[in-house]
Amino acid sequence: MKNSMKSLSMTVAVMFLSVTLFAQLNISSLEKKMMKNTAPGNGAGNSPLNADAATPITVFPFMETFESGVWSPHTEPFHGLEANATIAAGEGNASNFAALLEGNSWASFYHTEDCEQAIANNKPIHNASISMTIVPSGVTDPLLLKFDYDLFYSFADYYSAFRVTVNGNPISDQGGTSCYKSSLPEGEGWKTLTFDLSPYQNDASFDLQIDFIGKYYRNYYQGGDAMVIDNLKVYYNTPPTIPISNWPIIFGVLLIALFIVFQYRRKITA
Ligand SMILES: [Ca+2]
Repeated sequence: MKNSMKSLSMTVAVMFLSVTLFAQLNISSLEKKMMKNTAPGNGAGNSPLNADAATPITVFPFMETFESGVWSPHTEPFHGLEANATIAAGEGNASNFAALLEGNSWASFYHTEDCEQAIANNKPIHNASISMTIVPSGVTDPLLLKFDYDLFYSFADYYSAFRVTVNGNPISDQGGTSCYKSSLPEGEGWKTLTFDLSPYQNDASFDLQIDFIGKYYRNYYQGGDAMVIDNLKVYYNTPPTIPISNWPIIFGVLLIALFIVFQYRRKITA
């Protein structure tokens, strides 16, 4: 009995050690040096698990510029123990505030190069996200999600990744991409993504999430493992209507065009 307990605890110890070693693979000497100066667990606060507790979005277009400097009840932040989700000053797109999703320290981070796997392997500890609950209003024009973002990384591009999910399932943007990494540590500059939500607009309600994982916090090294989000919009893509006041002008132009055609035809037949 004593022996079996001993071998069990030995196995557990070996497993723990290999998991820790596995998590620290591919680390550069610079990162190792910097890790010594970062105590694991600093920076992160509590970890709310009610990721779906956002007040439903029922009025469209819904627009969030984050300029109030605090979370609206419609955008519910979540962060694991080694991640943060905040509204940050000085990070906005041609404005002051943006939502900032970032990692924290090296603790419990699993290195996985594949974008989807990097997210799956590091949830929930290194996960920071924004959750929204959408209650479609019944308009038949396609419902869309649009937001601006910039994405950064510290030592390797797979330390920082994100995706958009509906009811927990990843969806693709209008260009066909469903998982994002940055090609540059300091970010590629602001970009805009648009997602078609029309497959869900006949549902009574659905959960929409921007789902990020990051190893270190913003600017820990280079850009840090973080993303910034601004000008988030959920809206029906209604084609623009021509204001009634413009119709006399359009009618006048049409009359002139008709007159020219008429004159031209008369010239030909003459
Ligand atoms: Ca802003």
